[in-house]
Amino acid sequence: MTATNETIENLTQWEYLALNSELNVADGHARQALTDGQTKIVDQLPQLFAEGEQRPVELIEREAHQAYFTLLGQHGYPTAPGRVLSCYSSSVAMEILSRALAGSVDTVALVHPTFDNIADLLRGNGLRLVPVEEEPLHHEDLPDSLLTEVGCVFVTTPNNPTGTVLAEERLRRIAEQCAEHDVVLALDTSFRGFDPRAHYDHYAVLEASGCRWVVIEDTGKLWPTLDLKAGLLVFSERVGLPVEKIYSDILLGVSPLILALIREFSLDAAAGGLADLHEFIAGNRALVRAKLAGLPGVECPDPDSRSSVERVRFSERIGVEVWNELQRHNVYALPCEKFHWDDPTEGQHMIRIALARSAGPLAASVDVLRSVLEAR
Ligand code: EGV
Repeated sequence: MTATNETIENLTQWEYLALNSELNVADGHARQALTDGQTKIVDQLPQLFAEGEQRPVELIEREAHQAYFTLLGQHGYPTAPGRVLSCYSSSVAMEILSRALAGSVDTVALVHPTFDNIADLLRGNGLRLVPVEEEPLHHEDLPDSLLTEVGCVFVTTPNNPTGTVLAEERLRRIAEQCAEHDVVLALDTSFRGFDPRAHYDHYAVLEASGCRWVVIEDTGKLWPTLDLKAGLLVFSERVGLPVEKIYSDILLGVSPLILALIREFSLDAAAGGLADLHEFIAGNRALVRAKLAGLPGVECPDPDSRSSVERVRFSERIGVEVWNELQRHNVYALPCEKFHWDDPTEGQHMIRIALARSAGPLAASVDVLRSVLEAR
């Protein structure tokens, strides 16, 4: 296929082009093979379906939430009814939050770079965005001038694509600053499952600060469940935003079959599957780095990342041009411009490689990347 990449408007449209290729290293969804423990769960799908028919959805949902939050160290999550809203995906949760903010907020401070649909959903609801670079965000107080200008601070942690994790002391300080200025603090923690540094109890920190807060969680990045997943929209008691009303405008709820599946995958992960997954991703990251080692002008700019994606930067090549060469060999990666939603040129010399893939196709894809980079 001659890819018509001149008309591409966002990262997800790049990801569509990859969906039917065996060498799809574009999207951040989990596409590796099921483990033995996960295969056993899939073999029980008829029983999980029957459970979904027979037991009250509220019970299954509570079990799914408890299993997922506990797995990831989030013991302080709110357990009162209605405080965790299950959504079809984290992007649906993001749209609900954006619409809820739009009623009372004009301007949002958003981490830069980050996955572009966060910026697009906020802007699509009429919100103005101010970029916050990772460097100051992780090391300094937010400027008072920023906090008087915005109604919400939005941080993706671990960030996509950089893998940068907001440390506990930084979350505490940012939450305090948001409390002082009555600014909503919103987090997208979709990739937290991969990084134990993001497993401290965020809810305990947020609650202690007294700020108004919202967290978007995502079960969709960890396990190869064919996009059977949920986004979780969690919010503080007096958040002052109509999230429940807007949620009810958009959906009734997530299928109990999916909630039961999330519960089972979470329990399997807690029983050792998560450690195995971390080892698997670390192995794939090492594989990518080893295969690209020694190429002049080529580096992996996120040495500390434990996320399921890895950026590759070229001093002499443009990401879209490398994408084109790869695509001729049926390999599909993700050019990074659009992560830099405020200044795309910053992402020009990078592509992102997905690591939640079986090692065979990943290795084949990176072999092609190496040959493409050597050919000049
Ligand atoms: C990533 C796909 C959406 C998104 C992929 C992603 N796009 N939801 N519009 O789920 O990093 O590839 O987050």
